[in-house]
Amino acid sequence: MKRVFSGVQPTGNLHLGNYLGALKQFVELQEDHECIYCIVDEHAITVPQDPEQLRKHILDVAALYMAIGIDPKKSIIFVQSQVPGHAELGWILCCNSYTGELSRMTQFKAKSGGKESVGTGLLTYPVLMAADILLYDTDIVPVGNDQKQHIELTRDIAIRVNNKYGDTFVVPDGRFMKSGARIMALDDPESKMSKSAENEHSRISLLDEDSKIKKSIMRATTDSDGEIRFDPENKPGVSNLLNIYSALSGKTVDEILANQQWRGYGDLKKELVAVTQEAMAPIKRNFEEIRYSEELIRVLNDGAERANAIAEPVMARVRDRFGMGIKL
Ligand code: AQP
Repeated sequence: MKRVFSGVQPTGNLHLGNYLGALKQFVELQEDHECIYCIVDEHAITVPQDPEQLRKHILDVAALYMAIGIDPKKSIIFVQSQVPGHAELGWILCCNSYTGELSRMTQFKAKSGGKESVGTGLLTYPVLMAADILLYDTDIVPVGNDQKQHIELTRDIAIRVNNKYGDTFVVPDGRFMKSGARIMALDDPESKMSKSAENEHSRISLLDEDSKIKKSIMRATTDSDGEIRFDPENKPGVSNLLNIYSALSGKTVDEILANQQWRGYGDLKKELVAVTQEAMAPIKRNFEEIRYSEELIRVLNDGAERANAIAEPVMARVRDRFGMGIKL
């Protein structure tokens, strides 16, 4: 069975972009793959976090993983900082990567732009992401399109180490959704939907009330020509709404457009509100059941143990290849 690894940052409530770009794949893959899903709290601290909020968000993301259908009997769910191999391998890989390649990462440029002083973690976190993936001999990494560059970097580092030290790492492949791989902000369809954007109506969070879902979609930015067609370049707002509709309903955009009787953007938005509310309802119900249960903590502790058991032999191999420590 091929091994799958992916992670999500506990930096706030997960949104439709996270769900349609990454999490939906997590659920599908667990049927015929060995899946490892991480809550990457070491990534979250690359920007300042309130400790109490961070701990709350870790449990929220864990509960959301289960609420969307990740089954801890089929998949490993765990918190990154509970497995020491991530930080250890992260350091080793930092010593095998270059500041030039890291400062070229689009996400680094976006998050550091215009700032006088930039945290080192913001520059090096793609290397930690490479460590997360390589630590488990991962074959497949399901992520959104915005992570393509980081997957390429991971492959480059793995190949570089393999060439220098002999076969050490499995070289992984990214896996991206056909629809939903890049969900754009509702208020600005030129930027991706994001947890940390200031305007709460730029995103739909998986735990949003029905009234909030309605408000955010009904005020989504469109354009003034009134024609409903899929044309991301010239009509990014309308195309984003159709893309969300398609990813949530499982219908292609062509099927949706062929069967619609909308008289304008308002009708499209109203129907999308209903589709979104219906898709989010079971997630919210499941979340309420799981979030404050003792089972959640049991799942995370058990997950950390199972993840450690896979990571430790890989770390032993890495230390051996690099000549670190002493041979027993
Ligand atoms: N807008 C998006 N469309 C499709 N996929 C997306 N992902 C994120 N935004 C979109 C995918 O979700 C997974 C988890 O992302 P993350 O939480 O690790 O970090 P991120 O990419 O930085 O997401 P955010 O929401 O923008 O967080 P903040 O605001 O904290 O930086 C990844 O697979 C990602 O591709």
